[in-house]
Amino acid sequence: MPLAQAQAPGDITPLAYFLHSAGPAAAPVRVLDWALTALCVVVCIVIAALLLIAMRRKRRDISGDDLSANETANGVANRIVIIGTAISTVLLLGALVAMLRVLAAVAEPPSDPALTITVTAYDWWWKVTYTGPSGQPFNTANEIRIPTGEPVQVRLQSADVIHAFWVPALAGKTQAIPGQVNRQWLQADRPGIWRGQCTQFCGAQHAHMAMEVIAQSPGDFARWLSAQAQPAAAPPNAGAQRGEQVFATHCAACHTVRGSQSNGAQGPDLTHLASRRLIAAGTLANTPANRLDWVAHAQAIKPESLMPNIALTPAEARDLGAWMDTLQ
Ligand code: HEC
Ligand SMILES: [Cu+2]
Repeated sequence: MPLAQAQAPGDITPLAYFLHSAGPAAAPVRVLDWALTALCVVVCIVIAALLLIAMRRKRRDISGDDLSANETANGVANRIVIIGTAISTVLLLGALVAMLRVLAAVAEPPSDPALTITVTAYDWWWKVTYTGPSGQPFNTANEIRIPTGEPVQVRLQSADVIHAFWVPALAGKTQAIPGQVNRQWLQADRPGIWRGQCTQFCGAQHAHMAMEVIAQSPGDFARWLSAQAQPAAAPPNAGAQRGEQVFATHCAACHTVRGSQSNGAQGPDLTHLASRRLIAAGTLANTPANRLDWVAHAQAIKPESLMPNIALTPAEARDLGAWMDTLQ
C-alpha cells in the first residue's frame, strides 16, 4: 500500500492518539493516565456526594442551652476533617509514587538504541538529521521514519525559542531548548503512522507545527534511509531543468536540494520533498497542487510563517512544479 494512502493503525483519529500507545516508552504513561483519570473521577463523585448530603441536612437547633450536643457535633466535624485529610494525603502520595515509578520506567530504553536521530525545532517546523549508510549526515523535515521493534534515540534541540516534542503514542513530551541538547527515546512495536505535535507555545503558528512518525520494518527502513541519503536525481527533461533554474533563483537562499546548486538552511531540506506525506509541518497533504499553492500563498496558509509568498509567472510555476514532482 502506498504510504500516501496508508491509514493510521486501527484508523485512530489524530485527536485520540494520546489515548493509545504503540511502544514501551508510551505504554506505562498511558496506564498512568488512565489510573489518574479514574482516581480523579472517583474523588469528584465522592466529594459531590458529600456536598449533596451536607446541603440536604438540616441545621441542628443550637439556640437552646444544649451545650453537650453542640460539642459532640464539633467533635464529629473535626474527626471528618482529619479523616478526609488523611485519605487525601494517602491518595496523593500514592499518585506521586506511581508517577515517579513511571518516570523511572521510561527514562532509559531497554537496550542500547541502534539508531540516533537529531530533531531540531524551528519556528514552525522540524528538521530531522540522520546518519546515512556511509556515515554522512543528511537532513529531512517533518517526517520521522524509524524501524519497528527497536528503541530510537532522539537528540532534541531548538534553533530559536523553546518548543516541545510530543508523539503521544510513542513517548512522553520533551522540551527542545535553545543552546541545549535534550534526549528522549521512542519505539514503535508495529508498523504505522503516528502524529506528533509541538506542545510548547512558540508563536503564531504553534498549532501548525506537527510532524509524523512512520514506523516501518527494519528492511523497509534501511531502503528508505539509503534512498534519502542520495542526492536528488538530475532533471529528466527540459521542463524540469527550467524548474531547477527557477528554484535556484527564488528558493535556494533558504532551501537545500542536495545535488543541485542550493544550500540554504533557513527552510526544510527539499531533496526528497515528493517522498513525504505532508508539507508545512503537517498542514497540507503533499500533492503537486498543494506544493504550488504553498509556494504562492504560504502567508495565507500559515500566516507569519518564515516562508514568504513567492510570485511566479504561470510558466515558471509549471516548470518548478514539474521539477518538484521529480524530487522523489
Ligand atoms: C526566506 C526563506 C524562504 C524562501 C525564499 C523560500 N522558502 Fe520555502 N520554506 C521556508 C521555510 C521557513 C519553510 C517552513 C515553513 C513552515 O512550515 O512553517 C518553508 C517550507 C517550504 C516547503 C514545505 C516543505 C515541507 O516539507 O514541509 C516547500 C515545498 C517550500 N518551502 C518550497 C519553496 C520553494 C519552491 C521556494 C521558491 C519558489 C521557496 N520555498 C522559497 C523558507 C523559504
Ligand atoms: Cu510550538
